[in-house]
Amino acid sequence: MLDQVKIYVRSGDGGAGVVAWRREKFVPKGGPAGGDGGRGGDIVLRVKPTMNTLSPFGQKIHFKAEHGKPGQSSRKTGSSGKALIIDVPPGTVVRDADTGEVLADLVEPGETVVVAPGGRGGRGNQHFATSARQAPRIAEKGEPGVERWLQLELKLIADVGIVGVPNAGKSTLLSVISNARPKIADYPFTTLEPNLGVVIYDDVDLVVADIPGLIEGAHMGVGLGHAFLRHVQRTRFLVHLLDGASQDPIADYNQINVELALYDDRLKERPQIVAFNKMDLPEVQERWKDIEPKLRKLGVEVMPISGATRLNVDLLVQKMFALAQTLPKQAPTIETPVYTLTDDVPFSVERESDTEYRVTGKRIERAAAMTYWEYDEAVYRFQRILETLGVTEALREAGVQEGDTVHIGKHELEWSD
Ligand SMILES: Nc1nc2c(ncn2[C@@H]2O[C@H](COP(=O)(O)OP(=O)(O)OP(=O)(O)O)[C@@H](O)[C@H]2O)c(=O)[nH]1
Ligand SMILES: [Mg+2]
Repeated sequence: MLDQVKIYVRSGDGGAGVVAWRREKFVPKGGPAGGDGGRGGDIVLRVKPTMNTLSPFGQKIHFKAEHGKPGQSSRKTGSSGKALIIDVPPGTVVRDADTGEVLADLVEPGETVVVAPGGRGGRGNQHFATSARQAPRIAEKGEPGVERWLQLELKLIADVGIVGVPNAGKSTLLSVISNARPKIADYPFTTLEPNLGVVIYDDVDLVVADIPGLIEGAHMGVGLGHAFLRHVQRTRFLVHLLDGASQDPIADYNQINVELALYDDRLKERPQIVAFNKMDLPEVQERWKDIEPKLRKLGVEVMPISGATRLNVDLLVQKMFALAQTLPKQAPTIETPVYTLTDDVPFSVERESDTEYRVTGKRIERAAAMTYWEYDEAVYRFQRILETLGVTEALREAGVQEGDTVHIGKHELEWSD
């Protein structure tokens, strides 16, 4: 099961604005009529409820949206690029792969998030006319799209998690209470990935996950448990299954709880139904007499069951549904910060050599990418942007001299006062 992938997305560039003139009979060169470029397509993630793994991303990890079309004459705006919609399963957490920042936590069917907005279209020369400049030979290129790497992680959205030490009988229990048919075997770590099953009772259903066996150190990544502990985070409550045949079920019980709390402190408060399993075995029945009072003394209410013979399993299921009724429908989720496109530091100036400087910064690099360098007026405009943003001053402070080279994005400018 692929439950974490990295994908590359790039929204479409805005289309270029154009320089064009109105053409009328007997008017050789009319007013400016260059249309604007169309918007670039957004990259959108959308929850598709029928999807339940990230495995489609095993084949395809690069996603590019369409560019906007250039503007046309007669003030016609270019057509917008189509948004690219990427379907993801419910329970997908989206992070910026570079910063680890959570961009979205997608749960509800149909829920969407724009992870990379398309670039805006450049303005055509019709927008640059002023009373002093009636024939502007200036337009903007489109704004470049946004490219980024995203980390997608799938958190199962189970209502209930069955936890316990390896071999406790978790998969067996899931198989007798639900439609799931997990692998069952007499060795620890048979279950390598969580199994999901649906348990239906009185027309209500609960999604139950069988979590791979947890052992000491699971929260630090020891054994298999760690990768799956995060699936436990969203559950509404836990069924904590004790292996009646284990050496020391009470030590197991404490150890699992410590691992849960070490992984996420809030798991301490997650309600638990504790069951003592394998009661069909005579030696386990013997031990139960000793264990039960000890657990009660610790304030733990525990029920004896046997997954194999279904002893008390119906009772356990009833208890699960009764508890589910008292708990909020949605599992406590991680906080979801609202997605914002960070416009970090406005820009920075770096001296690369005696005669070379580099200006970096999203806004300024965008402005450079949107400039038609072949039009003087566009270049003047870019210079004004440099002034306004304070780049000119910063370059002077850094020691820029006449004739030096200034790099901005992919562009090289020769400095002149
Ligand atoms: N006698 C008895 N054996 C059981 C019971 N439940 C499970 N077992 C046996 O215990 C062994 C482990 O069962 P699983 O259901 O695979 O246990 P698990 O907790 O899923 O184990 P992992 O996936 O390895 O963590 C198997 O041999 C089962 O047949 C039970 O109620 N009674
Ligand atoms: Mg198992």
